[in-house]
This record gives sequence, structure tokens and C-alpha cells, in this order.
Amino acid sequence: MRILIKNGTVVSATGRGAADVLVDGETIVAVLEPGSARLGFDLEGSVDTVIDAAGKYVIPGGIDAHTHMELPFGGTAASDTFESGTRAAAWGGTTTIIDFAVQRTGERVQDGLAAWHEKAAGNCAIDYGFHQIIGGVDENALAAMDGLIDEGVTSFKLFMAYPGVFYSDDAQILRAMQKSADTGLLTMMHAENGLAIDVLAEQLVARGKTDPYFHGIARAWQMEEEATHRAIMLAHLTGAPLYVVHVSAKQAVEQLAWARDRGQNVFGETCPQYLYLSLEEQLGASSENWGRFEGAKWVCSTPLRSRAEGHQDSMWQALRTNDLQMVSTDHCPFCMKDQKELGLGDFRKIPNGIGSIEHRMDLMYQGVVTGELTLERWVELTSTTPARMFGLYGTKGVIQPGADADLVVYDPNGHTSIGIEKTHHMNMDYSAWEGFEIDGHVDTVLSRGKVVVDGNQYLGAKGDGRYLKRGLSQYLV
Ligand code: DUC
Ligand code: ZN
Ligand code: ZN
Repeated sequence: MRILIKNGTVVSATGRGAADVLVDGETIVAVLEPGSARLGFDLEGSVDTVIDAAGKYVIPGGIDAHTHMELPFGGTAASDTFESGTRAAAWGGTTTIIDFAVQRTGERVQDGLAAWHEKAAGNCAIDYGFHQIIGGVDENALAAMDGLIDEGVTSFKLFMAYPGVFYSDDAQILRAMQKSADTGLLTMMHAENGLAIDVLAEQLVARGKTDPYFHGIARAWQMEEEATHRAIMLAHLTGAPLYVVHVSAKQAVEQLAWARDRGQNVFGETCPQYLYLSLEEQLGASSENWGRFEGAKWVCSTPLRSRAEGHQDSMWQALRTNDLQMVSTDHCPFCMKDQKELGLGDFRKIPNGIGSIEHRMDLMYQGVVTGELTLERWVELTSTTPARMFGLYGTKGVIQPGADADLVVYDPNGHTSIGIEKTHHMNMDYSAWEGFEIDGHVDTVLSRGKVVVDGNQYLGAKGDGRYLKRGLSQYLV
């Protein structure tokens, strides 16, 4: 199948220009000056499908490098399967995900990874890779980490939060980071001081402060700043490259900037919820249905932060200045019924997570509309840097001959209304983004040369997506 996308403005991380994109099979074979006449033959007549992108942007498909499909967590499991979650991703212009395989204390890393392959294989609408959560750093886990690179899993995540679940103490972190420095595996860190947070949470509940809002009070920004600093110092000592996930506190960004200015290989992502939503709105959230519990829909960790304290502005700024390099979703959806409701009367029991995989490209494009980001930076944050950071660049994250034909035709004159009855395809009974209006629209999505979304039609299929063996990070200094 040969496809020509003509008349569009091709946008990359470094510029934009009028160009036609020729796809043959699964691959981009040419990026051409607009108009085929000068080639001396009828290019349009030689292809099976012509997509007219006049007035629209043609961008590399989005890469969401932080998702949790089917994650068993908080007494339940994330409500999107690989099938439903990757379909929703495709609807929203994301053509690659990197999900987190899980190993817990006492389990074999190989078994955790195999279980994730089992969940995903044959079910995904788009291509997918894995990071490895190491929830129990012991001799066996450390030895098994040597084998991850051969499996195409070139990054692992540790948690300084969630004692008794995924938590690693400093000794475990040190050992795992030594392995990271030896092998080139990228250390990803959930940087919050979980031991102190659990004490604060217990004290709040004992005083009757049980509403969802208090989740954010217990997980104070000092807990994120301190853990981020500690992770940076351990990374400095060991020489491990460090990537801090879901950064939400401005003080944590300051730590990252400080480390980067010293020349350390330290990176960070934020997520749409830390750019748009706030603790104040969570306090105000109430409805007839859910009473004071509605704020549960925004319970995630790290938590939403105070707008009055300037955290959201600081995230946008850091995205501009490259103190933060990427935007992922941390897609970890739960329904309100039977899932978030587990925490009625005790915020500690609310499963932590927000579903956003379908809306990341749109929400970040709105940052272009409002002047927070340039068009090029939008592409860089959502596709090109994720590809480079996680060893996919060249095949993914770029429009050039030889790259996979993962392409999105984005209409800046279109409009997207977000909500459970509107654009929502995620397996959730509410939307954390209800009522958000976007001045743009994902029109057409190609995944490895197959048109999977065409306007309001879904043409993809379960099993279209392939496992991606990733290389080492291409972003290190
Ligand atoms: N944070 C969340 O909100 N959900 C899943 C795990 C995490 O760290
Ligand atoms: Zn996390
Ligand atoms: Zn996560």
C-alpha cells in the first residue's frame, strides 16, 4: 500500500515546512517538495491513497512513554486493557506506548516481564515497548537486570514511595543505580518520600481529614523535592543516568535544573494533569452524585499541586527551557464505581491514577494555542524526545525516509470537545478532563503505514501493534 500525504505542513522538533510525505508499506520513503509534477511522472497516480492535508500539520505519531495498562494497584487494577488503552491512544494521535512491566519483592524479573508480554501480545492497536518496574531489589533482581537490554527493555523504574508495595530504600536504590551505571540501563524514579508521606497521611486520617483533597496535603511538595534531591545525589555518586517521572513540584524542577547545570545525565517528565489541574480545583470538586468525594477522580501520585504556589506555571516554563524534557501521561485509569470508591471515607484507599492517554496530544497542542509552547516544541516533547530518551529514535519520533510511517494529520482549525460522551474511548466511567475544549483536532492517524483513524472512523484492529525492542537512550550528554 502506497500513501501520499500532500499539501500539509510537516512539523519536526526543529522546524516546519510545506512538504508531501510518501509512504510505502510500513515505512516513510520520501519527504518531497510539494507538488509531484517536477518529478516528471504522476506521483499521485502511482499511489493507492492520497490524503489531502492542506491547512493541516503532519507530525510524527505521539509516543507516550509512561502508561500502566492493566496494572494491579491499590486493591484493584487499572481499567484499560492493552486493547482498550491502545485504541484510545490511537484515537488521540499516539502511535507508540511504553508500558511498565512489574516485578515485586520475591518475584523473578523475567516472570514479571513475561507476564506483561502475555497481557499485551496480540492485543495492541499500536506499537508498544516496556520499561521494567523493579519493586523488590535483591540479588536475584540485580542479576536479572543484566538480561533486560537483550530483551529490548533498556530502562527500569524504582519507587521511593509506596512502602510495602513497590518501595526501595536507599541501599536498594544505590545497588540498582550501580547496575544502571554499569549497563547503561536508564534509571527511572518515582521521587516522593513514601515513609514520611505515610505518617502524614495517617495523622490526617486520625484527625478526620479523609476527603480526597488530603491526598495532596499528605504528599507535600517537600516530599517530592527531598526525594528528587536524594535520587540525584545517588545518581551522581554511582554515575547512573536518571529520569524522574511525573514531576509536579516546582522545587523538584529546581533540583533537576541544578543537577543538569552540573552536567549530570538527569532528566524529567511532567504530565498534562500537572500543567492544567490543581489542588484548589480538587478541593472545590463536588457534585450531587459524589458529594465531597468527586476530587477522587484527580487522585494520582505525585499529586495535583497548588496553583497559588505556582507549580503549574513552573512546569510550563520548564518545558520551554528544557529543564523538563518530555510530557507523558502516567495513564493509570480507574473507574469511579467500584474502584475510586474504595477510598470513600479514607483517601489512602483511593487507587492512585488518572487516565489521559487519548488526550495528551490535544492537551499539549492547546499549549501551542495559548502560547506556552512552539509548534516544534510540541512535537519534540510528545514524540521526538520520547523516542530519543528511550532508544527508538530514527524508527520513531521523526518524519524521514526509513522511519516507520507513524504519522498524524492534525487540523489546527478543527475542534475537540473532551468528555465521557464526546471524544472519550478510554475504559473509564468518567473523564478527568470533562469539559476541556481544544482548538485543534486529530484528523488522520497512520500506524506503520496503516490508516487507523480517519476522521470519526476507527480502522485499526487489535493485534496491529508490535513489540518494540528498544536500544539504549540516545539522549545522554
Ligand atoms: N502514580 C499513579 O498515580 N498511579 C500509578 C502509579 C503512580 O506512581
Ligand atoms: Zn510513579
Ligand atoms: Zn506511573
